[in-house]
Amino acid sequence: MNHYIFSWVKALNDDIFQRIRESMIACQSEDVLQLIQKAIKQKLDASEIIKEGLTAGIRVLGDRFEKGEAFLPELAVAAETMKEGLKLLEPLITESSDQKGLGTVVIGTVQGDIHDIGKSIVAIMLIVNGFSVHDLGTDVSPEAFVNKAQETDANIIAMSALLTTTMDKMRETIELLKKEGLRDRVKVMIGGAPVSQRFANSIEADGYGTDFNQAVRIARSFVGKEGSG
Ligand code: B12
Repeated sequence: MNHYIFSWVKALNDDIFQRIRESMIACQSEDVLQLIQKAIKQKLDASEIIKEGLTAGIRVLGDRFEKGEAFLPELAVAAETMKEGLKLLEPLITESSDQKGLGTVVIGTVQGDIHDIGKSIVAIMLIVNGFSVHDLGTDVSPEAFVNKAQETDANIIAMSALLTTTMDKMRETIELLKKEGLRDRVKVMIGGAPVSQRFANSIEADGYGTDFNQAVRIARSFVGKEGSG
């Protein structure tokens, strides 16, 4: 009987996630936001809504864009919708946070790059998981990362890059950290579509993650909190 109820609830949830995904792909912003409100009323987990609904939808659009089947205006609408959706969900996520003071993170998208959706999700998830986060936004220079880390006595710098042309700013930031004598004090993690573990090794970053869950796991490991609990 329990199993039956569980499957039934899961099917209902999958249905709403699917509808969020489909509305996202169709760039139906109002529908997406209404469905999120509905999911919130049903007390669905906010990070699941982000992962299974919003992010999954924008990924499909991204794939279509790569194949020439979707265009920049559509991506721009989807990105705006994603941000509006995150605004609705953010208070829920931060409210449910019960851990505090794990460490201080300076986060941003590297210089020359204005993609901020992935970075913003990572920032929210780090806050939820007890980190104090300084989000510098997009187009962040190596100097800005390093100055902020110094000013806030941060333990971690988290950098996001979505363009192959901007990835190298990550290397420059790490070089500057070394030059300023801060490399031993500040761990660096990186992420974003063009980045890989290999690239992370080559620039001597301390961690690389493919999604927000990994970002949280890596940040926790940096401050000596291994595992999920
Ligand atoms: C949405 C989008 C846009 C939106 C961005 C809106 C915004 N506010 O962010 C708009 C329309 C503005 C845009 C503009 C451009 N874009 Co664009 N864009 C995308 C798209 C489709 C999706 C990116 C996204 O938001 N994904 C959803 C999020 C949730 O995923 P994510 O960013 O990967 O983040 C996750 C993980 O990577 C990880 N992560 C991210 N950061 C970090 C950091 C750390 C520390 C860790 C651990 C993990 C982590 O966790 C996140 C959450 O799970 C990608 C396609 C793709 N495959 O990525 C192209 C893409 C990135 N864009 C591309 C291009 C070329 C551009 C433009 C140059 C286009 C143009 N000709 O003008 C401009 C860029 C201008 C600039 N200077 O930055 C190319 C890049 C190609 C390349 N190899 O360099 C891509 C790959 C599309 C393509 N195949 O052509 N874009």
